[in-house]
Amino acid sequence: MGKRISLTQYLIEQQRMHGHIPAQLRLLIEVVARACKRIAISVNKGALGDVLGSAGTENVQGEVQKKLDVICNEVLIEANEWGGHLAAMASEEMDGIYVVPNRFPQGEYLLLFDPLDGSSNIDVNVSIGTIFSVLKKPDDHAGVSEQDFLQPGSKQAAAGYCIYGPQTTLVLTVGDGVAMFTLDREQGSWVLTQDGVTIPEDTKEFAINMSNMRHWAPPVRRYIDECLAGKDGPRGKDFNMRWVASMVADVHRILTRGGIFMYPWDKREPDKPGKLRLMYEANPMSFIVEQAGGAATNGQQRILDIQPSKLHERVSVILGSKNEVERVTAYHREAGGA
Ligand code: P6P
Repeated sequence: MGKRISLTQYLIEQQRMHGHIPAQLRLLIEVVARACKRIAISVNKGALGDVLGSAGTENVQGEVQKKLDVICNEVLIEANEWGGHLAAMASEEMDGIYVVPNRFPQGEYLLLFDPLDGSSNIDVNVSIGTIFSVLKKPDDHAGVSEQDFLQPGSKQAAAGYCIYGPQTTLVLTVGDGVAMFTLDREQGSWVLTQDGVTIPEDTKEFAINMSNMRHWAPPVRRYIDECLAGKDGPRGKDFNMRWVASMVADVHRILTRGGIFMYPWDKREPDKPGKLRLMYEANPMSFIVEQAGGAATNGQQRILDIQPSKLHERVSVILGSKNEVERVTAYHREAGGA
C-alpha cells in the first residue's frame, strides 16, 4: 500500500495542482477538522464524560437540545472565531448568526454547521456526525448580516461532514471531487483513505422513515411501492431498506455503496417543505453527493439551485444514486409537482 498522506498534505497538494484552495479556506478546513477531533473525543467518552442526556434547553427548531449538541456547538465556535478566516458562523443550535467578535480579525468566509446531527442517536450509541458548509461572504459591502448567508448551495466553496462511527471519518469536497480521511488515533491526524469517491448510478437500497408512509405525497408512495413490489413488480428487482435516522450515517453509506435517501414533504405539516434544514444539512450533503456523481433534488428542482429565504428553512430531500433520484423527481413532475 502506498504511503498515506495527511489532510494537510492533501490540501497543500490540491492547492499546488489546482489552485483550488485559497489559504484562508485551507486554514478554515484544517480548523474545522481539528474541531471535529475534539468533538470525537467528547462523543466517544459517552457516559464517562457526563455528556449524555438533555441539556434542558430548546433550539430555534423547538427541539430539546442534548448536552452534546451544546458542547459541540461551542467547540466549533471557539475553534473558528479567532483564526481570521471567518466573518460569521451559523448553526442549527443558534437562532441568529454569530459574528466574529471585533477583538479578532474578520475573514472572507461564512461557516454554517449542524454541530451534531442525529442527536436522537447519541444516547443509544449509534453513529452521529457534524455537517458543515462554507460560503464566501459577499465582498460588495462592509460588515456581515444574515442576508449574506442566504446564498444557493451552488455557491458553496467547500462542504463536508465528520461521522463518529466505528471509524471517525472526515468527508470533504472543495468542488473537485470527494475525499475521505480516517482519524488515526495513535497519531491524532486525519489520513487520506479514499479520494475520487463515486456513487453508483443505480442501486437496490433505499433509505426512508417508513413509519411516515401514510403521510407521503403520491409520487413518493409510488416509488416506494414499486421498490417493495420487488422483482415481480415494475422495477424487476428486489430492494433493501436502511434507515439509521442519522443523515450523516445514511449519506456515508450511500457514498460508499450507493442508495437513495429520502426525507420528503408529508401532509402532517403541509406548510413545512420537509424536516431537514436546507443551509446546513441538505446543501452540504447535496454538494458532496453531486461531486461524487450522484444527484440531489427536492422533488421539483436541484437542491443546490434553491434560493434560500430564511437561515433555518427546511427542505424536502431526495439524494443519492443518480438514476433513482431522477426517477423519483420524474414521478413528482408527472404528478404535477404534488
Ligand atoms: P426521523 C436527525 O434528527 C435528522 O435531522 C437526520 O439526521 C435524520 O435523517 C432525520 O432527522 C431522522 O428523522 O423522523 O426518522 O427521526
